[in-house]
Amino acid sequence: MKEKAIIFGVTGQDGSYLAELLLEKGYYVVGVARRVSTSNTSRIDHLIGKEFFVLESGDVLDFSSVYNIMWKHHADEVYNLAAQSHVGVSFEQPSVTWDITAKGCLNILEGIVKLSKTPRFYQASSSEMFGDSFSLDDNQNAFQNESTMFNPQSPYAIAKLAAHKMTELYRKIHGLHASCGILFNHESERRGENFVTRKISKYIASFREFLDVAMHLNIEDPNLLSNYISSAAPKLHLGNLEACRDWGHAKDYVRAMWMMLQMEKPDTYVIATGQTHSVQDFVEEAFKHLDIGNYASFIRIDEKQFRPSEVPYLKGDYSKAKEKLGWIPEISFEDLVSTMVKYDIERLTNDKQPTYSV
Ligand code: NAP
Ligand code: F7E
Repeated sequence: MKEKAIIFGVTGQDGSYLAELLLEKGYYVVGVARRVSTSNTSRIDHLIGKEFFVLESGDVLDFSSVYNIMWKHHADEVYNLAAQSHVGVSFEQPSVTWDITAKGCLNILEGIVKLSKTPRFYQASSSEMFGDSFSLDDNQNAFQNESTMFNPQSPYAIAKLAAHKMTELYRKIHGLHASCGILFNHESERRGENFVTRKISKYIASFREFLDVAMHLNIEDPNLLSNYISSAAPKLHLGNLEACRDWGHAKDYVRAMWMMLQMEKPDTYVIATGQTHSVQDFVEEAFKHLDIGNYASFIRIDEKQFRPSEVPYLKGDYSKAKEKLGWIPEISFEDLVSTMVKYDIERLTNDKQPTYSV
Protein backbone atom coordinates (compact mmCIF):
# COMPACT_ATOMS: atom_id res chain seq x y z
CA MET A 1 0.00 0.00 0.00
CA LYS A 2 1.27 3.46 -0.89
CA GLU A 3 1.74 6.05 1.84
CA LYS A 4 -0.82 8.82 1.38
CA ALA A 5 -0.31 12.52 2.16
CA ILE A 6 -2.63 15.52 2.07
CA ILE A 7 -1.10 18.95 1.40
CA PHE A 8 -3.12 22.05 2.31
CA GLY A 9 -1.53 24.92 0.36
CA VAL A 10 -0.35 22.71 -2.51
CA THR A 11 -0.53 25.60 -5.00
CA GLY A 12 2.08 27.63 -3.10
CA GLN A 13 5.86 27.63 -3.43
CA ASP A 14 6.47 24.99 -0.75
CA GLY A 15 3.35 22.97 -1.58
CA SER A 16 4.54 22.42 -5.14
CA TYR A 17 8.03 21.29 -4.09
CA LEU A 18 6.64 19.09 -1.33
CA ALA A 19 4.20 17.42 -3.73
CA GLU A 20 7.11 16.65 -6.10
CA LEU A 21 9.23 15.27 -3.27
CA LEU A 22 6.46 13.00 -1.95
CA LEU A 23 5.62 11.71 -5.44
CA GLU A 24 9.32 10.90 -5.93
CA LYS A 25 9.21 8.98 -2.67
CA GLY A 26 6.29 6.90 -3.91
CA TYR A 27 3.46 8.63 -2.04
CA TYR A 28 -0.11 9.06 -3.21
CA VAL A 29 -0.49 12.84 -2.92
CA VAL A 30 -3.75 14.71 -2.36
CA GLY A 31 -3.33 18.43 -2.93
CA VAL A 32 -5.93 20.84 -1.62
CA ALA A 33 -6.51 24.06 -3.57
CA ARG A 34 -9.07 26.73 -2.81
CA ARG A 35 -11.61 27.80 -5.38
CA VAL A 36 -10.60 31.02 -7.16
CA SER A 37 -12.02 32.72 -10.25
CA THR A 38 -8.75 32.55 -12.20
CA SER A 39 -6.33 29.64 -12.14
CA ASN A 40 -3.99 29.34 -9.13
CA THR A 41 -2.30 26.11 -10.24
CA SER A 42 0.66 27.40 -12.28
CA ARG A 43 3.19 25.86 -9.86
CA ILE A 44 1.57 22.42 -10.03
CA ASP A 45 0.22 22.27 -13.59
CA HIS A 46 2.96 19.75 -14.44
CA LEU A 47 1.60 17.41 -11.72
CA ILE A 48 -2.10 17.60 -12.61
CA GLY A 49 -3.16 14.45 -14.43
CA LYS A 50 -0.20 12.45 -13.13
CA GLU A 51 -0.87 9.06 -11.63
CA PHE A 52 -0.98 9.19 -7.80
CA PHE A 53 -1.62 12.97 -7.72
CA VAL A 54 -5.14 14.18 -6.97
CA LEU A 55 -6.35 17.74 -6.59
CA GLU A 56 -9.26 18.40 -4.22
CA SER A 57 -11.13 21.66 -3.90
CA GLY A 58 -11.17 22.89 -0.31
CA ASP A 59 -10.61 25.93 1.86
CA VAL A 60 -9.04 25.89 5.31
CA LEU A 61 -11.61 28.53 6.35
CA ASP A 62 -14.34 25.98 5.75
CA PHE A 63 -14.31 23.21 8.37
CA SER A 64 -16.62 20.90 6.40
CA SER A 65 -14.38 20.87 3.35
CA VAL A 66 -11.28 20.32 5.48
CA TYR A 67 -12.86 17.47 7.41
CA ASN A 68 -14.52 15.83 4.39
CA ILE A 69 -11.26 15.70 2.43
CA MET A 70 -9.39 14.16 5.37
CA TRP A 71 -12.24 11.71 6.07
CA LYS A 72 -12.41 10.68 2.40
CA HIS A 73 -8.69 10.04 1.94
CA HIS A 74 -7.51 8.38 5.21
CA ALA A 75 -4.06 9.93 4.81
CA ASP A 76 -0.98 8.87 6.75
CA GLU A 77 0.39 12.42 6.77
CA VAL A 78 -1.21 15.87 6.61
CA TYR A 79 0.85 18.99 5.86
CA ASN A 80 -0.60 22.43 6.62
CA LEU A 81 1.17 24.94 4.37
CA ALA A 82 -1.90 27.13 3.80
CA ALA A 83 -1.56 30.73 4.95
CA GLN A 84 -1.84 34.36 3.99
CA SER A 85 1.94 34.37 4.01
CA HIS A 86 2.87 37.96 3.12
CA VAL A 87 3.94 39.89 6.22
CA GLY A 88 3.40 43.34 4.64
CA VAL A 89 -0.11 42.42 3.49
CA SER A 90 -0.98 41.19 6.98
CA PHE A 91 -0.86 44.79 8.30
CA GLU A 92 -3.49 45.77 5.72
CA GLN A 93 -5.60 42.59 5.98
CA PRO A 94 -5.19 41.41 9.57
CA SER A 95 -8.57 39.66 9.86
CA VAL A 96 -8.23 37.43 6.82
CA THR A 97 -4.61 36.76 7.75
CA TRP A 98 -5.76 35.64 11.19
CA ASP A 99 -8.59 33.51 9.82
CA ILE A 100 -6.51 31.64 7.25
CA THR A 101 -3.26 31.39 9.18
CA ALA A 102 -4.51 30.71 12.73
CA LYS A 103 -8.12 29.48 12.42
CA GLY A 104 -7.28 27.44 9.30
CA CYS A 105 -4.75 25.45 11.30
CA LEU A 106 -7.26 24.91 14.13
CA ASN A 107 -9.84 23.65 11.61
CA ILE A 108 -7.38 21.02 10.41
CA LEU A 109 -6.39 20.01 13.96
CA GLU A 110 -10.06 19.71 14.98
CA GLY A 111 -10.74 17.63 11.87
CA ILE A 112 -7.84 15.32 12.66
CA VAL A 113 -9.06 14.75 16.21
CA LYS A 114 -12.45 13.64 14.87
CA LEU A 115 -10.96 11.03 12.52
CA SER A 116 -10.94 7.40 13.60
CA LYS A 117 -7.31 6.98 12.52
CA THR A 118 -5.27 10.15 13.14
CA PRO A 119 -2.62 11.04 10.55
CA ARG A 120 0.73 12.59 11.38
CA PHE A 121 0.56 16.38 11.09
CA TYR A 122 3.05 19.07 10.02
CA GLN A 123 2.46 22.76 10.81
CA ALA A 124 4.37 25.42 8.85
CA SER A 125 5.55 27.67 11.68
CA SER A 126 7.75 30.67 10.93
CA SER A 127 10.86 32.50 12.12
CA GLU A 128 8.66 35.62 12.02
CA MET A 129 7.33 34.42 15.40
CA PHE A 130 10.67 35.49 16.94
CA GLY A 131 10.10 39.07 15.80
CA ASP A 132 12.79 41.26 17.33
CA SER A 133 13.87 38.65 19.85
CA PHE A 134 17.19 36.79 19.80
CA SER A 135 19.60 34.75 21.92
CA LEU A 136 23.35 35.44 22.23
CA ASP A 137 26.18 32.94 21.77
CA ASP A 138 29.47 32.98 23.71
CA ASN A 139 30.86 35.60 21.34
CA GLN A 140 27.77 37.79 21.83
CA ASN A 141 26.49 37.00 18.32
CA ALA A 142 22.70 37.01 17.93
CA PHE A 143 20.80 33.93 16.72
CA GLN A 144 17.42 32.20 17.19
CA ASN A 145 16.75 28.58 18.10
CA GLU A 146 13.97 26.51 19.70
CA SER A 147 14.69 28.12 23.12
CA THR A 148 14.59 31.75 21.95
CA MET A 149 11.62 33.78 23.23
CA PHE A 150 8.88 34.69 20.72
CA ASN A 151 8.04 38.37 20.27
CA PRO A 152 6.04 38.60 17.02
CA GLN A 153 5.92 41.95 15.20
CA SER A 154 3.06 41.59 12.70
CA PRO A 155 -0.50 40.25 12.46
CA TYR A 156 0.95 37.41 10.32
CA ALA A 157 3.49 36.47 12.99
CA ILE A 158 0.89 36.58 15.77
CA ALA A 159 -1.43 34.32 13.77
CA LYS A 160 1.47 31.92 13.11
CA LEU A 161 2.32 31.88 16.82
CA ALA A 162 -1.31 31.02 17.69
CA ALA A 163 -1.26 28.13 15.19
CA HIS A 164 2.14 27.00 16.49
CA LYS A 165 1.00 26.96 20.11
CA MET A 166 -2.31 25.30 19.17
CA THR A 167 -0.42 22.52 17.36
CA GLU A 168 1.84 21.95 20.37
CA LEU A 169 -1.24 21.95 22.64
CA TYR A 170 -3.05 19.37 20.47
CA ARG A 171 0.11 17.26 20.53
CA LYS A 172 -0.08 17.33 24.33
CA ILE A 173 -3.80 17.02 25.04
CA HIS A 174 -4.81 14.70 22.17
CA GLY A 175 -1.52 12.81 21.82
CA LEU A 176 -1.29 13.78 18.13
CA HIS A 177 1.88 13.14 16.16
CA ALA A 178 1.96 16.86 15.33
CA SER A 179 5.27 18.54 14.50
CA CYS A 180 6.13 22.20 13.92
CA GLY A 181 8.91 23.40 11.65
CA ILE A 182 10.03 26.91 12.57
CA LEU A 183 11.24 27.69 9.08
CA PHE A 184 13.41 30.69 8.31
CA ASN A 185 12.99 32.46 4.95
CA HIS A 186 13.23 30.14 1.99
CA GLU A 187 12.98 31.22 -1.58
CA SER A 188 13.15 29.79 -5.10
CA GLU A 189 12.27 30.34 -8.74
CA ARG A 190 8.68 29.67 -7.60
CA ARG A 191 8.67 32.36 -4.90
CA GLY A 192 5.67 34.73 -4.95
CA GLU A 193 6.47 37.86 -6.94
CA ASN A 194 5.85 40.35 -4.11
CA PHE A 195 8.51 38.91 -1.78
CA VAL A 196 11.73 40.89 -1.82
CA THR A 197 14.03 38.21 -3.31
CA ARG A 198 11.80 37.49 -6.30
CA LYS A 199 11.16 41.17 -6.81
CA ILE A 200 14.93 41.63 -7.11
CA SER A 201 15.53 38.63 -9.41
CA LYS A 202 12.73 39.74 -11.73
CA TYR A 203 14.14 43.26 -11.79
CA ILE A 204 17.61 42.00 -12.80
CA ALA A 205 16.02 40.08 -15.69
CA SER A 206 14.22 43.24 -16.89
CA PHE A 207 17.44 45.24 -16.57
CA ARG A 208 19.28 42.66 -18.69
CA GLU A 209 16.63 42.96 -21.35
CA PHE A 210 16.88 46.75 -21.24
CA LEU A 211 20.70 46.56 -21.67
CA ASP A 212 20.30 44.26 -24.68
CA VAL A 213 17.96 46.78 -26.31
CA ALA A 214 20.27 49.72 -25.42
CA MET A 215 23.25 47.97 -27.05
CA HIS A 216 21.32 47.73 -30.30
CA LEU A 217 20.60 51.45 -30.46
CA ASN A 218 24.02 52.10 -32.05
CA ILE A 219 24.92 54.88 -29.64
CA GLU A 220 28.63 55.03 -30.38
CA ASP A 221 29.77 57.59 -27.81
CA PRO A 222 30.31 55.58 -24.54
CA ASN A 223 29.43 58.61 -22.40
CA LEU A 224 26.15 59.07 -24.22
CA LEU A 225 25.42 55.37 -23.87
CA SER A 226 26.20 55.46 -20.15
CA ASN A 227 23.99 58.55 -19.67
CA TYR A 228 21.20 56.89 -21.59
CA ILE A 229 21.40 53.77 -19.43
CA SER A 230 21.47 55.82 -16.19
CA SER A 231 18.42 57.84 -17.13
CA ALA A 232 16.29 55.30 -18.98
CA ALA A 233 16.95 52.01 -17.15
CA PRO A 234 14.15 50.66 -14.93
CA LYS A 235 14.54 51.42 -11.23
CA LEU A 236 14.21 48.95 -8.38
CA HIS A 237 11.83 50.29 -5.71
CA LEU A 238 12.60 48.81 -2.29
CA GLY A 239 11.94 49.54 1.38
CA ASN A 240 14.23 48.58 4.25
CA LEU A 241 17.61 47.44 2.85
CA GLU A 242 19.08 46.84 6.30
CA ALA A 243 16.80 44.01 7.42
CA CYS A 244 18.77 40.76 7.72
CA ARG A 245 17.32 37.39 6.80
CA ASP A 246 18.52 33.79 6.92
CA TRP A 247 17.70 32.79 3.33
CA GLY A 248 17.69 29.18 2.10
CA HIS A 249 16.22 27.31 -0.87
CA ALA A 250 12.67 25.91 -0.55
CA LYS A 251 13.72 22.50 -1.91
CA ASP A 252 15.96 21.95 1.13
CA TYR A 253 13.18 23.05 3.47
CA VAL A 254 10.40 20.75 2.21
CA ARG A 255 12.81 17.84 2.74
CA ALA A 256 12.99 18.86 6.41
CA MET A 257 9.16 18.85 6.67
CA TRP A 258 9.00 15.28 5.48
CA MET A 259 11.87 14.21 7.77
CA MET A 260 10.01 15.56 10.82
CA LEU A 261 7.03 13.32 10.11
CA GLN A 262 9.27 10.23 9.81
CA MET A 263 10.46 10.62 13.43
CA GLU A 264 9.07 8.30 16.06
CA LYS A 265 8.01 11.24 18.23
CA PRO A 266 6.58 14.62 17.19
CA ASP A 267 8.62 17.71 18.02
CA THR A 268 9.44 21.31 17.08
CA TYR A 269 12.51 22.14 14.96
CA VAL A 270 14.23 25.27 13.67
CA ILE A 271 15.11 24.95 9.97
CA ALA A 272 17.61 27.52 8.69
CA THR A 273 21.02 27.91 7.06
CA GLY A 274 22.80 29.55 10.00
CA GLN A 275 23.88 32.43 7.69
CA THR A 276 22.38 35.89 7.58
CA HIS A 277 22.42 38.54 4.84
CA SER A 278 20.85 41.97 4.53
CA VAL A 279 18.44 42.88 1.75
CA GLN A 280 21.30 45.09 0.49
CA ASP A 281 23.57 41.98 0.30
CA PHE A 282 20.92 40.20 -1.77
CA VAL A 283 20.72 43.17 -4.15
CA GLU A 284 24.54 43.25 -4.48
CA GLU A 285 24.75 39.52 -5.18
CA ALA A 286 21.98 39.75 -7.79
CA PHE A 287 23.59 42.73 -9.55
CA LYS A 288 26.70 40.57 -10.14
CA HIS A 289 24.67 39.09 -13.01
CA LEU A 290 24.78 42.43 -14.82
CA ASP A 291 27.97 43.82 -16.23
CA ILE A 292 27.53 47.33 -14.83
CA GLY A 293 29.70 49.04 -12.24
CA ASN A 294 27.89 50.97 -9.53
CA TYR A 295 24.27 49.90 -9.21
CA ALA A 296 23.25 52.36 -6.44
CA SER A 297 21.70 54.86 -8.88
CA PHE A 298 19.19 52.22 -10.00
CA ILE A 299 17.75 51.72 -6.52
CA ARG A 300 14.89 53.87 -5.24
CA ILE A 301 13.98 53.81 -1.58
CA ASP A 302 10.20 53.68 -1.44
CA GLU A 303 8.43 54.61 1.80
CA LYS A 304 5.43 52.47 0.77
CA GLN A 305 7.55 49.33 1.10
CA PHE A 306 8.42 49.95 4.78
CA ARG A 307 6.39 48.10 7.40
CA PRO A 308 4.82 49.68 10.49
CA SER A 309 6.87 47.24 12.57
CA GLU A 310 9.92 45.37 11.27
CA VAL A 311 11.83 42.19 12.11
CA PRO A 312 15.41 43.46 11.99
CA TYR A 313 17.59 40.36 12.22
CA LEU A 314 17.06 36.63 11.70
CA LYS A 315 19.77 33.97 11.85
CA GLY A 316 18.71 30.45 12.73
CA ASP A 317 20.61 27.83 14.67
CA TYR A 318 19.54 24.51 13.16
CA SER A 319 21.69 22.28 15.45
CA LYS A 320 18.68 20.35 16.75
CA ALA A 321 17.45 19.47 13.24
CA LYS A 322 20.99 18.45 12.28
CA GLU A 323 21.41 16.23 15.32
CA LYS A 324 17.94 14.64 15.48
CA LEU A 325 16.79 14.62 11.85
CA GLY A 326 20.19 14.51 10.17
CA TRP A 327 19.07 17.53 8.11
CA ILE A 328 21.46 20.12 6.69
CA PRO A 329 20.87 22.75 3.99
CA GLU A 330 22.51 21.95 0.64
CA ILE A 331 21.95 25.10 -1.43
CA SER A 332 24.11 28.15 -0.59
CA PHE A 333 23.03 31.80 -0.57
CA GLU A 334 25.09 32.49 -3.72
CA ASP A 335 23.54 29.53 -5.57
CA LEU A 336 20.06 30.56 -4.44
CA VAL A 337 20.47 34.09 -5.83
CA SER A 338 22.05 32.80 -9.02
CA THR A 339 19.32 30.21 -9.65
CA MET A 340 16.56 32.77 -9.15
CA VAL A 341 18.17 35.40 -11.37
CA LYS A 342 19.01 32.93 -14.15
CA TYR A 343 15.48 31.53 -14.06
CA ASP A 344 13.91 34.98 -14.45
CA ILE A 345 16.31 35.92 -17.26
CA GLU A 346 15.46 32.72 -19.11
CA ARG A 347 11.74 33.16 -18.51
CA LEU A 348 11.81 36.72 -19.83
CA THR A 349 13.80 35.66 -22.88
CA ASN A 350 11.37 32.84 -23.64
CA ASP A 351 8.17 34.73 -22.87
CA LYS A 352 9.36 37.96 -24.50
CA GLN A 353 7.20 39.80 -22.02
CA PRO A 354 8.40 42.48 -19.62
CA THR A 355 7.99 41.05 -16.13
CA TYR A 356 9.17 43.91 -13.94
CA SER A 357 6.73 46.24 -12.28
CA VAL A 358 7.14 48.47 -9.23
P1 NAP B 1 2.71 30.66 -0.38
O1 NAP B 1 3.47 30.49 -1.66
O2 NAP B 1 2.12 31.99 -0.08
O3 NAP B 1 1.57 29.54 -0.34
C1 NAP B 1 0.49 29.63 0.54
C2 NAP B 1 -0.53 28.59 0.14
O4 NAP B 1 -1.67 28.70 1.00
C3 NAP B 1 -1.07 28.75 -1.30
O5 NAP B 1 -1.23 27.48 -1.87
C4 NAP B 1 -2.42 29.40 -1.08
O6 NAP B 1 -3.36 29.18 -2.11
C5 NAP B 1 -2.84 28.64 0.18
N1 NAP B 1 -3.99 29.25 0.83
C6 NAP B 1 -4.16 30.55 1.19
N2 NAP B 1 -5.37 30.70 1.74
C7 NAP B 1 -5.98 29.51 1.72
C8 NAP B 1 -7.25 29.04 2.12
N3 NAP B 1 -8.15 29.87 2.68
N4 NAP B 1 -7.55 27.72 1.98
C9 NAP B 1 -6.67 26.88 1.40
N5 NAP B 1 -5.44 27.27 0.98
C10 NAP B 1 -5.11 28.57 1.13
O7 NAP B 1 3.64 30.29 0.86
P2 NAP B 1 4.97 29.39 0.90
O8 NAP B 1 6.14 30.28 0.78
O9 NAP B 1 4.81 28.22 0.05
O10 NAP B 1 4.95 28.93 2.43
C11 NAP B 1 4.24 27.76 2.83
C12 NAP B 1 3.86 27.89 4.29
O11 NAP B 1 5.04 28.06 5.09
C13 NAP B 1 2.97 29.07 4.62
O12 NAP B 1 2.14 28.68 5.67
C14 NAP B 1 3.94 30.14 5.10
O13 NAP B 1 3.30 31.03 5.96
C15 NAP B 1 4.96 29.27 5.83
N6 NAP B 1 6.32 29.79 5.89
C16 NAP B 1 6.94 30.21 4.75
C17 NAP B 1 8.25 30.64 4.81
C18 NAP B 1 8.98 31.08 3.57
O14 NAP B 1 10.03 31.75 3.71
N7 NAP B 1 8.54 30.72 2.39
C19 NAP B 1 8.94 30.63 6.04
C20 NAP B 1 8.26 30.18 7.18
C21 NAP B 1 6.96 29.73 7.09
P3 NAP B 1 -3.49 30.18 -3.38
O15 NAP B 1 -2.47 29.68 -4.37
O16 NAP B 1 -4.89 30.00 -3.81
O17 NAP B 1 -3.17 31.56 -2.89
O1 F7E C 1 10.67 40.62 3.22
C1 F7E C 1 12.31 43.89 3.35
C2 F7E C 1 11.14 43.61 4.29
O2 F7E C 1 8.46 40.07 2.21
C3 F7E C 1 12.00 40.40 3.62
C4 F7E C 1 7.48 35.11 4.29
O3 F7E C 1 7.71 33.92 3.56
O4 F7E C 1 9.59 34.90 5.42
C5 F7E C 1 8.82 35.76 4.60
O5 F7E C 1 8.57 37.01 5.25
C6 F7E C 1 12.60 41.72 4.12
C7 F7E C 1 11.71 42.46 5.10
O6 F7E C 1 9.75 38.32 3.51
C8 F7E C 1 11.01 45.24 0.26
O7 F7E C 1 10.82 44.77 5.04
C9 F7E C 1 12.62 45.69 1.63
O8 F7E C 1 12.51 42.99 6.13
O9 F7E C 1 10.54 38.97 1.31
P1 F7E C 1 9.80 39.49 2.46
P2 F7E C 1 9.48 38.29 5.09
O10 F7E C 1 8.70 39.45 5.53
O11 F7E C 1 10.81 38.08 5.75
C10 F7E C 1 8.98 34.56 6.68
C11 F7E C 1 9.91 33.60 7.40
C12 F7E C 1 7.60 34.05 6.53
O12 F7E C 1 7.13 33.23 7.32
C13 F7E C 1 6.73 34.77 5.57
O13 F7E C 1 5.61 33.96 5.21
O14 F7E C 1 12.76 42.58 3.00
N1 F7E C 1 11.97 44.59 2.12
N2 F7E C 1 12.04 46.10 0.51
C14 F7E C 1 10.97 44.29 1.28
N3 F7E C 1 10.07 43.28 1.30
C15 F7E C 1 9.18 43.21 0.27
N4 F7E C 1 8.29 42.20 0.25
N5 F7E C 1 9.18 44.13 -0.74
C16 F7E C 1 10.06 45.17 -0.80
O15 F7E C 1 10.05 45.99 -1.71
